[in-house]
Amino acid sequence: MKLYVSLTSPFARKVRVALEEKHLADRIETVLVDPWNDDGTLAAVNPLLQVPTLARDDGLAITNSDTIMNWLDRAYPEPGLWPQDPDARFRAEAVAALAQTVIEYAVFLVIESRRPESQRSAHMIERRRQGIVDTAAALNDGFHASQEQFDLDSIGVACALAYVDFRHPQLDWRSRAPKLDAWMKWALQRPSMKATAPPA
Ligand SMILES: N[C@@H](CCC(=O)N[C@@H](CS)C(=O)NCC(=O)O)C(=O)O
Repeated sequence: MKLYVSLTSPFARKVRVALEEKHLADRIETVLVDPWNDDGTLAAVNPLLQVPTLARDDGLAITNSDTIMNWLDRAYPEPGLWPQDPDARFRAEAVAALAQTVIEYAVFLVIESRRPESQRSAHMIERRRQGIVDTAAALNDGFHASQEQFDLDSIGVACALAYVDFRHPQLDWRSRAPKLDAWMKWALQRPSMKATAPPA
């Protein structure tokens, strides 16, 4: 089984953290690719040209970070990365969806900043920046961050906020999310987060 990643992709980082948490990192070959400058390696498994992509040994390529993590959690159930209780699980999935969209917003801001200034949308940039800060404030109350477990919702939130800090350090999500800020300090110390930090 091969996992196609780039070391700066926050979507790929979610999957890499999940693999570390499930003690599977050594059992899956990691293939480093650049989705923006592919030499054909990624195109051979994913016509969307996106990372992460997981290519199973039977030839099936799984795309999309959440789909990959859900498959991994089903294929390798121990330790499970979703709560057992159905309502708790749905709440965790709702948080994971918010975290995924925070990543999408932050990636949008990076892509937008690489376009010529005349082609950028100031309105959309402001809308996405505000969305990130407001979502962090909402998660400050709505996400019951545990320091005992690091489930898929926690992995999503940690990778999302770490990516915001990595690419948009000037974006102040902390002042309205002090509990989340304190939790992030703990989350970043987890071996799985340390092992997957983007290169400086
Ligand atoms: N929904 C996908 C998004 C994956 C994605 O956009 N990955 C970026 C890297 S951060 C990429 O490969 N971008 C290249 C492109 O979109 O052409 C997921 O959750 O895995």
